[in-house]
Amino acid sequence: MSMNVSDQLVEMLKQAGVKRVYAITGDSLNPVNDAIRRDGTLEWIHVRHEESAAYAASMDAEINGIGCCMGSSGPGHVHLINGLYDANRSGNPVIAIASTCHTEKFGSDYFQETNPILLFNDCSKYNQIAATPKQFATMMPRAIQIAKEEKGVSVISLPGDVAEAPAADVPSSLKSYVTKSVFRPNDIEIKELAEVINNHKKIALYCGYGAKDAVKEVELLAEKLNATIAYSFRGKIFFDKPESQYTVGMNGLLGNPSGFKSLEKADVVLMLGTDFPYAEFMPKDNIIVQIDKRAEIIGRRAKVDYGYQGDIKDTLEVLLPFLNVKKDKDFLEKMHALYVEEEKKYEKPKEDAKENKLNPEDAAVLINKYASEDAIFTVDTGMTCVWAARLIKASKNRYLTGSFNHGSMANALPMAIGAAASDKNRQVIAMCGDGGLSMLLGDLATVMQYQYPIKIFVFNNRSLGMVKLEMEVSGYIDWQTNMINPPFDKIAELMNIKGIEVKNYQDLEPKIKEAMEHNGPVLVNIYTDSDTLAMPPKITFEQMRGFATTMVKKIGLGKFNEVENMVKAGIDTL
Ligand SMILES: Cc1ncc(C[n+]2csc(CCOP(=O)(O)OP(=O)(O)O)c2C)c(N)n1
Ligand SMILES: [Mg+2]
Repeated sequence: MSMNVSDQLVEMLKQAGVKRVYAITGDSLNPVNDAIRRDGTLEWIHVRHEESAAYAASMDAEINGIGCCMGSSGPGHVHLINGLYDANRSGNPVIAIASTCHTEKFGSDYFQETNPILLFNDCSKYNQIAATPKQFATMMPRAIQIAKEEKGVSVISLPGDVAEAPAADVPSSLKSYVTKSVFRPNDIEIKELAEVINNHKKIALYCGYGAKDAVKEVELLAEKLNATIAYSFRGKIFFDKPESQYTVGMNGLLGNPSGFKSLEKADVVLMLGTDFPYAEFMPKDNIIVQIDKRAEIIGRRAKVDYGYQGDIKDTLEVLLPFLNVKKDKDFLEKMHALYVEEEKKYEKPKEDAKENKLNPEDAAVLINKYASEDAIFTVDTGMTCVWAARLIKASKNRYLTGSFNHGSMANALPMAIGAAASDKNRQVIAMCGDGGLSMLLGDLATVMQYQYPIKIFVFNNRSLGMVKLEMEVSGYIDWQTNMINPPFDKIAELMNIKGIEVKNYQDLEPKIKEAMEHNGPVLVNIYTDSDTLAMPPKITFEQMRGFATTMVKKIGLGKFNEVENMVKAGIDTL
């Protein structure tokens, strides 16, 4: 049988390193389904919502370098969109195949017709419709190359008739070339940078995801300069090593004061591979140096004085010999002591927590304690992010991810599916919000179907907790943030996933331990207190005023119990 376009697609995906596709089949996607079935080497992971397919593919890409998801005509591929935004903004190479109606129906307002170019333009680096087999043969290798090299999403829309048409010859190379060149600033720039560092006393390093392959070099730099190491959320899992004397914590809304202060009090801040978006958490008055592979992002988040384009590892390797050893440890020791002090505060268990009102931080501390050294954590957008940011530590080779750039809910479960599908040897832990889990609850069925041994922890505060807090610090009454939830653990049990319910403090540790030791999928439904506050490292007067206004409004509405509970739950954190 001669090859059709779908067979050719399968060949190209395999050649690009794709091992599995996350998809829901249907209509114009069926020829691709058939080609994958006949070929037999790509795994088809049948998720229950295409948004999950995109998140899972994104996670697969994060682990393996490339991921693939597919959606059928119209609504099928429309569902991919949120996960694709997430992948594109996280720099994850994802190939998305959006099948569409037949070419002769284009522009006729046909059943399930969309305009994929308009639809996917804002969440992709490459976005084309292959309207003929010849076009497909030219577009597909380019889509792969761009996804890999520019690090993002490539969408190929594939009409059903093209998918089953005989394939055309590929005029270009089938191999995608990904550069591994040495990439650093030139010699004059390196000398200039060394001079800036040598001429100043207190140096603070601020590391992001872009520094993840340069952990050793960053540590050598800190050692030579007695510099502090602070990090962004995406950088934390590589640098948050409690045993290191250089670690000072995370900066930003979810960070701790020592992370923020180390940047503020330094003479020179070195931003290494970070595009941390909150300018209000960046210092204003000291010298800021930024090094990043992407020249176009340099200076966009802070008042940068010196900007250099380069890979962090390559750059630091060349820079290090030009730097003088700094002897003074005063700044480092002060900042590190502050970090240690702050860390201790988070770890004070609330043993007297009332039934159904467990302290989420206690749960996170125990998850961190019983997780394996190389666990992959996925965290939902919401308060679980805060607990993970503060309490999940690097250990030996852990990995932690979430929807850190796009900030979309419901990401943790499908990302965990992608992690479990692509790495069978590491423990996968999903830290879910109750709002997040219910949003893509159907994909528990994917966990059931494939029996992925994911450890799912639900921080069930019966509330859109982060939004509740957001409203309170802005002076609003937290209206429409409560939820009446189904018993998630019982749902899990019905789905052949071990279900565990935790309502009391004394059960917390044994149940979390039991879940971690369970050899298979497990969901732990932890009833947490929605009033636990998470104070950012820097509180503005407006936030305090907003919070006070809400409390006064609540008292005015007779909500005395709520105010009392909030004050009690938050008193330690404040
Ligand atoms: C898809 C989506 N919808 C809405 C929001 C706004 N939002 C951010 S956090 C959040 C609450 C999340 O609730 P939950 O998952 O229960 O987590 P919690 O904060 O309670 O821990 C909402 C509604 C969002 N980020 N993404
Ligand atoms: Mg919640």
